[in-house]
Amino acid sequence: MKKQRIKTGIIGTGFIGAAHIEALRRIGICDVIAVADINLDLAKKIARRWDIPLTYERYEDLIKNPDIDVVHIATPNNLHYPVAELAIRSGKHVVCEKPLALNTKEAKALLEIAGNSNCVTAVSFNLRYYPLVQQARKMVQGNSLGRIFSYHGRYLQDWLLFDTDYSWRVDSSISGPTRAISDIGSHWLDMAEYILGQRVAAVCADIRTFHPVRKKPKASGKTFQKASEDQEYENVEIDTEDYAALLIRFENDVPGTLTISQASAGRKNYLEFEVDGEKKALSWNSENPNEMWIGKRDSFNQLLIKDPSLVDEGAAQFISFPGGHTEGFPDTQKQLFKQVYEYIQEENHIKGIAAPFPTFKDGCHIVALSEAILQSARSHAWVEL
Ligand code: NAI
Ligand code: SOE
Repeated sequence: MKKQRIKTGIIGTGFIGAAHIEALRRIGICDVIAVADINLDLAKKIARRWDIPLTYERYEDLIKNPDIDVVHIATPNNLHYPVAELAIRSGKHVVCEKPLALNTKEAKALLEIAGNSNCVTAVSFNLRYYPLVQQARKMVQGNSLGRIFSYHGRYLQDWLLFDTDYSWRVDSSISGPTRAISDIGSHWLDMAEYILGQRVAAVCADIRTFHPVRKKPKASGKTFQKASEDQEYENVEIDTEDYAALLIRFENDVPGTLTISQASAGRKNYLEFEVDGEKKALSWNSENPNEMWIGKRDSFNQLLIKDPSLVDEGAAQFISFPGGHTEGFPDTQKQLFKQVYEYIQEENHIKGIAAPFPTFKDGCHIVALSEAILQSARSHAWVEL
């Protein structure tokens, strides 16, 4: 019997909302039938471009549409909780952008509401879906590195380097009490736990706000926007961090370190990790995602190029093209959504099969971890999870 196509509505049609539409078009088992954005002109523009029949200004109206099976939340962070709550209470499956919520109280409430429903929930920790990240996980968990001595890395960006750089992400009432930690540290921490198969057990953090006052452009301020000389600005106080340095202890006592910064000149979107094992080491970064470095002590180092014929079968599932055909950031969304939609289509939630993708449980855990990091920085002490 031919399976029903799944019908989707996207809330928030900015940077990542548009990327969701593009990724969903490429998985082929669903139709995006509606978009909603408080900026109705933008929603209409996106709907025209992608030939999407329904456009709403109010997200409540999109959620009310009985034809929609799955709701994607791609709004600023402060709306994740109210939108997800309404969507689940209305019986929709939900794919929510990270961070899941502004704080643990909200995140736990969502987890409970979802737990009492038949709805599938996913959080967009899409960076796990780079094929060589999947390969690193297979190698680490398959014991190819032997005992793991340490896990370390960085997530660096430069789009907040100047005090004239501004977006809603620097306003804690919209973005939440942590910024660099929740915005980009969340991806690194989720990936580290995914690769190691262990949660973070304790953290000790040092954080800094390099620009305690930023110049907010009187016109719009967009993430990744070029700084401009002829803008008019107002001074605003900033209470979230540009930088965080963490000491980490993972569950089975593996030590880790992480530097997070949104003010590192020249680093556009640089997520890097290195795992040191007793037999070998692995290193990978998101600006060069189709190569993984394998370090050895008593032989030549190796460079593994993303190629379905060279990686573990489990990692090959997340590759759509042969070796030499580069895949990147947009493909991570596609691979994540493919897993979520196939799971919904197969009704695996009704069969009680565990979700293979990041769920609200993972989203809630990372929100709690971000809060623990802030608590550690404020108390100048280790905080146990
Ligand atoms: P953005 O500012 O480009 O887009 C947000 C959109 O939401 C805007 O078009 C805005 O008008 C709309 N919006 C605001 N209030 C609304 C409301 N009440 N109802 C409907 N729409 C409303 O922001 P961006 O960069 O797309 O980020 C959105 C979310 O996605 C954030 O939570 C961010 O953390 C996450 N994100 C995740 C990425 C990933 O790799 N997983 C990448 C970029 C963003
Ligand atoms: C901005 O810092 C941002 O777009 C994050 O919100 C994303 O999650 C990350 O993928 C890239 O940078």
